[in-house]
Amino acid sequence: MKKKIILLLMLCFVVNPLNSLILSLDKVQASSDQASIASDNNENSPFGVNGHVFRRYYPQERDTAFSKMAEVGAKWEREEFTWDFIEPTQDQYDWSGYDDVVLKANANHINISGLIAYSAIWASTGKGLSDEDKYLPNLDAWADFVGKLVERYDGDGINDALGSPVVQYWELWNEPNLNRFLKINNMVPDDKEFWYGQLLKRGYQAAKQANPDSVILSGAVSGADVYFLNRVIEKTGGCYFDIFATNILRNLSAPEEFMIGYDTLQYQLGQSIGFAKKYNKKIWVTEAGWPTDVVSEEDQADYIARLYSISLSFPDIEKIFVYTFRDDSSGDWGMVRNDFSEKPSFFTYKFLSEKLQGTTFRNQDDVIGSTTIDNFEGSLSWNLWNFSGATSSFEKKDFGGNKALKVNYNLPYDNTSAYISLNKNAYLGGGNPVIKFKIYGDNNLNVCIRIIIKDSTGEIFQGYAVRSPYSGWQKVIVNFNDSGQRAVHWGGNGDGVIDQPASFESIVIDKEKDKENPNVEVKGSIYFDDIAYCYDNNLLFKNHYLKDGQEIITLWSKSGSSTKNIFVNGDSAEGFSKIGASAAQTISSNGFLNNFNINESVYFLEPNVSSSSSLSYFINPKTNPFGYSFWWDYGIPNNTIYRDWFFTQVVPNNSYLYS
Ligand SMILES: [Ca+2]
Ligand SMILES: [Ca+2]
Ligand SMILES: [Ca+2]
Ligand SMILES: [Ca+2]
Repeated sequence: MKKKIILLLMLCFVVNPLNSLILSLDKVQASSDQASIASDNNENSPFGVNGHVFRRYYPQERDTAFSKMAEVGAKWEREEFTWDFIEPTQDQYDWSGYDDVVLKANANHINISGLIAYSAIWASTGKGLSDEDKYLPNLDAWADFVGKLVERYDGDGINDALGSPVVQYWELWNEPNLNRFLKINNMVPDDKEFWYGQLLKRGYQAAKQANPDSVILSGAVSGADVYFLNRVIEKTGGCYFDIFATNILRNLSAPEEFMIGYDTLQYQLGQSIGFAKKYNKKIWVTEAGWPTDVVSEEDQADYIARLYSISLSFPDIEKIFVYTFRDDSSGDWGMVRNDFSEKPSFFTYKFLSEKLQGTTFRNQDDVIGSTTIDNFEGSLSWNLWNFSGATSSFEKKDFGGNKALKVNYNLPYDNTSAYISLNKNAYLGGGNPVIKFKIYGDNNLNVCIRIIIKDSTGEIFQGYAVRSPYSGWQKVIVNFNDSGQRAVHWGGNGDGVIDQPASFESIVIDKEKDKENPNVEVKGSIYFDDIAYCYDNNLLFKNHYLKDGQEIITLWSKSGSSTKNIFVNGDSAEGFSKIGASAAQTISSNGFLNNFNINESVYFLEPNVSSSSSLSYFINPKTNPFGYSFWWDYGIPNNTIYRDWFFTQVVPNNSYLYS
């Protein structure tokens, strides 16, 4: 692939160096246009918080609540509109509290995502039972209420609240996949998914009738439970929402950590994208957070920084709402305490919202010094085994000038124990192994991928890699240092410890164990590439973003601190810790930031070039094989003078150098 790009560049220069300049400037222009839209328009911001101000704050605290949210850089607030509070008796409404909340949010330039929940008691089909508001409501009453609510806050001058404050985004119910939040009682059919589908459809139609510009979120499913919503869609015969909402709350574990039942953040986001792409929807993470009575306040701040850096590296994740803005009756999840005093996460969030709003994600490095197991550029040396009636085939396939492994899989519909194993024995040296690879899937919800390694005693460990791989390249890390990834093991000395040295054994393509729906045909194609290993102590996270022509790098480690030499595209950089301290960083002449301390707090770097000779070095593929493509693809950040100099003086005279 590199060779092709170089050749192409050479041709450009030979024909007309100015073409390249124009091309490059166009790209810079296009990306800064995109970025400026996002940074000027609050609506496009990914930064949200759960406030629920009407329910969880005293009326006299509302001004402080919204001004503190504005101060921290939140552009979105998720607000529960409690039906039973607004319409406690049929056709008798009290809008006053919510009118005030919406006006105050609007005045502070904070958009509201309105969560409509739960049933008014009088409309509940479980009236008189415990948790009566959590039962399915009478659907005519529900549609009537949704219509009136949306009409009141659509700003069209008809039946509006005083001052016509606006709420345009509406979420229909909260966590309907959990019985705790949506129950049915003596319904025919006795099928919650069918009934939630009806609730979603009736609410969607009522909202669109009241305000054709309203945007509807599916009721956030807990834990990226895409299977629940997929069944809802199948049973409703249509997709009655515009945005897929999911709640990804975590208690103990770091965002990158795998726990059975929790998964990693990447695992849940990847699965959400597979689902959302299948139905051509975008994704909002409507709850994500850590309570400070479980993790330390410092860890909460670090985890929130990593939450945003990871989430914004995925395509289609549009917004993330931290749960919650303030400590409240649900626990100490807040970024401010009950008295509005700030926790460290408040300053971290403020810094993140300033730095990352309006950025475009570019790419991700996740490791220093990995060893390739296979990049599929040479001869194919894997064995393909089919179990219990599975069939499959594989081939090396060109993918954008690069070769990848394409696997066609077919797991029979009536056999849940069928799976496919791609085997290649590879020695993993002597460290705590991390297996990494790239995958390009087909948005099939019923596929999951696992990685098998074996320790020196013959003990087998099965790590969870990805579910519902989506149609787009995704980088996957399986870190066997996580106890969750070592939880499934058998054979050998059976101690759950990876006795060294270990070996890579296989990639497994299996049916996702969707208990409600085991008899589905699972068939399609998946590509794999760049299968490699490294050791846990070399795992770091390095995401690259672009904002107004400036590269922004976020850097952190999952646990502990270590000193590394980091490659950076420049000869100097501004550095920022999570609370915004700034210090110039000295970078060696070949672009390495030497002996750099990386730890669990996200560090921000903004590289730059400080002289024309540096620029000449960094833009030359011969002198800068690691990073020259950045300059070609995105132009030269913040250095118009050097850029013009480069294209008018250097290229015409030295085009042979840039080939
Ligand atoms: Ca109206
Ligand atoms: Ca209207
Ligand atoms: Ca390859
Ligand atoms: Ca062992």
